[in-house]
Amino acid sequence: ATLSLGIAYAQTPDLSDPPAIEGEVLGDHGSHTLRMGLGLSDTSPQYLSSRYFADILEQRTEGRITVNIFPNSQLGDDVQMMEMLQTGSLDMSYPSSSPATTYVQELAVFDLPFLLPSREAAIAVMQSETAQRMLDAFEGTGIKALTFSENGYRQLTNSARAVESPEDVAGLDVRGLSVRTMENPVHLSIWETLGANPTPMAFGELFSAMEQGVVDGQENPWSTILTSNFYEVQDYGSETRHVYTPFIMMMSQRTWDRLAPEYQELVQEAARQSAEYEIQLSTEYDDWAREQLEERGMQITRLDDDQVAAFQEAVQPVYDRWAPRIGEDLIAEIQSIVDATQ
Ligand code: 2Q2
Repeated sequence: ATLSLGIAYAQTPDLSDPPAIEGEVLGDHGSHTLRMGLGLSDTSPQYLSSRYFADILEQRTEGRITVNIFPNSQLGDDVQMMEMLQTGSLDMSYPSSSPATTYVQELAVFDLPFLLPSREAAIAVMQSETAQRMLDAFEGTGIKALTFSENGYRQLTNSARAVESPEDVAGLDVRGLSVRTMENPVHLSIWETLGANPTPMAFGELFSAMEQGVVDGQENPWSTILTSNFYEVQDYGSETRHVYTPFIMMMSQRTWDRLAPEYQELVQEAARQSAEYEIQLSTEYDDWAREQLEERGMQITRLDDDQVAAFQEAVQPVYDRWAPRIGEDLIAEIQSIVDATQ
């Protein structure tokens, strides 16, 4: 015993990098439950489409692979959950592309303001070879990126004043709005350029930060603003549609590598189908959520073409600063896909 223990101690594997469980193939025998962490609530398109993903997968594997979904950022925020995918302590998550630019820089193209002029253009880009290259670029990070879907067009809300122009953001005789942003340098740049005081913050901390007045405002699609009850702490909304953000459905590479090839195909197909469903749901939710917010007392300012143009002009310096770093060629590729849909 001593000898074997001695040998064992001599050869103790580096447990900071737990070895993939050789030979154990998920779904081959008995069932396996995958754990999936989400940031949004269980009424959001993000959750409902993840439920749909789980149902398809359970059916297609005859119950051998099930998915336990944990919404409301209860397992952590986007950044933390992506780290958990890398270590294998979480099987799946569904963050926005914005906090994932630390793994794949090119994703920052989606954070360029007013890049995607319509949902049709956004969908064409997300389904393009260019976008697939960005998913493939996660190779080696410990994260398997399965598919894009729609977080959606981001709208500004705040608790201080109605906003219909960049000047309203900056505040002429009052201080600029303090706006929470995702943890992403291009978003910081957008709101700095507009004269706001941006604060990067995890999504899960946002509601209480607004409730306590730590920040005046935030920006997210209407459905997120509704399903996360932001209308309780935000009086004003502005239909800026300043950025279209994708979601990325992700799986831990460790989990993916333990799937039998036929199960990998089923996961990929279920991800694709649930992304289609999510985009359809998110599209239907968008206008409906804005109406629900107005019914709940939020004063929403719709911007006319000239007012939108004023915001586009005000954030042009963001392109000048970030285009060289994101890649002019990549932006041109995206632009040509957009032009083909107009
Ligand atoms: O502003 C945000 O952080 C959101 O758009 C989130 O990215 C989105 O709610 C989810 O990724 C949270 O997990």
